[in-house]
Amino acid sequence: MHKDLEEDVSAAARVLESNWTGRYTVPATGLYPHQWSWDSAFVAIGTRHHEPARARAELVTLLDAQWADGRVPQIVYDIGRDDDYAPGADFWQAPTSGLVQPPVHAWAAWLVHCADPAGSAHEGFLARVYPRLARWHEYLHVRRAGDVGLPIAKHPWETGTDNSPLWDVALERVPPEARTSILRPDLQHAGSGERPGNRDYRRYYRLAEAYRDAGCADDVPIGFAMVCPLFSTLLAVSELALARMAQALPDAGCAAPSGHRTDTHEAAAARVIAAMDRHLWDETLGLYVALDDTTGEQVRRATVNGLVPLLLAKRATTERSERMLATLTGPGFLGGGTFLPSVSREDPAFDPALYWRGPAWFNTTWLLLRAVRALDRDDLAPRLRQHFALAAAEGFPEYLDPDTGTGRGTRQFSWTAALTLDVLLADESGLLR
Ligand code: 2M8
Repeated sequence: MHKDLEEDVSAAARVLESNWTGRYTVPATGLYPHQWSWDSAFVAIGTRHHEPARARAELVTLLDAQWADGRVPQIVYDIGRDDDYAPGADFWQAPTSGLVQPPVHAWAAWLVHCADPAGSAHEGFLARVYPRLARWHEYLHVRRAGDVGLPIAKHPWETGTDNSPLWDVALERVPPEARTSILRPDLQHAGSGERPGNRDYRRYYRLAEAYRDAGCADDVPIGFAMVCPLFSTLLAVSELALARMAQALPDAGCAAPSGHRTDTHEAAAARVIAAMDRHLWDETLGLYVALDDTTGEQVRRATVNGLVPLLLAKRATTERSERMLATLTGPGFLGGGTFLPSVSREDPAFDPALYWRGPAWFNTTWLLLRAVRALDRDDLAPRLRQHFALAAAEGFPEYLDPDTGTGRGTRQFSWTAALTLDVLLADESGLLR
């Protein structure tokens, strides 16, 4: 291994080591001192290379917090640190948040299994996680099904892209008034120009209160119900991963539970893809957009969320993939600057510093890198890889300024370190090809 590469690998591994609590990895010790759902999945994708047993433990710990209805919670709290992050366990009156996050877990679990099949078999990893992941997806397909059959997010936090302009119109309808007094411990760890504003927070709390007060029941409308192309894509990819798992289970020494078979998962993925193609495609913007389930209207804004479906390009029409690739390389995204912004540079909301309204994130860049690799677009992969080349020098920041590459948000951020490790060391699973 080249010396610089070796140093970056060790530095990334050290971040993950210091954020590891013994059972899971916190996203960042100051800003996010608990276990986060999709963060843990990305972390496991990175740690599978050098600590596969830890990668398995990361996912098992998260799934141990699964609710009886199948949901995998957004946050599993370390109760001892309840004052360090808000809203905490005290707000939810539960050891976990009642919300969820994008379903990248089954994909992560499959990659983790493939990295160390012998260790995985020895621990009975697939047999442990597969039924829980299948129930998690069932929760999304059934209890979260919106009008067009795609899963709905009931809170911006559930999308993982909290203040994306995709949620602006729906959030406008939510009164910016909450009963809970709003603490902002996050502002001790990141600049206020890089985090959502207080007005956003009052709306976030208002929605979270409404959901909590309804007993986290999904059939009670609380005024926010959004279909996100990133969330839906990850569900489809994760269904494909479950299909692989169902196939591998007999070899791993256990039978798939009845009703869960390879073809069931393949069919579920196909349904999600068909519904996305039908309801979320925007021909003018050349990417997928969000859908407001309350009004039935599309939210026609160009964001990286709408390019993530390129992961499924092998299953979409060639015409559409070509169109998405043109958008990816066009002036709004890679054609307009060095790094891949979270929001099109041509969108009026674009802000290179503000969280999910412009900065270049490591997880979305990783998703697009996977997509272009699966499409054998070797010309595009280096453009996306250069994002990761900056990670170590910038102190593994939460995100980058998409023009200058300056690190922003918190530092020593776990998924940045994990996905950098993956890019530096990755093999390809072939799942998407
Ligand atoms: C951010 O979201 C949390 C709420 O979940 C926050 O702002 O406090 C998002 O970037 C989200 O995608 C991420 O999972 C979380 C922890 O890294 O931070």
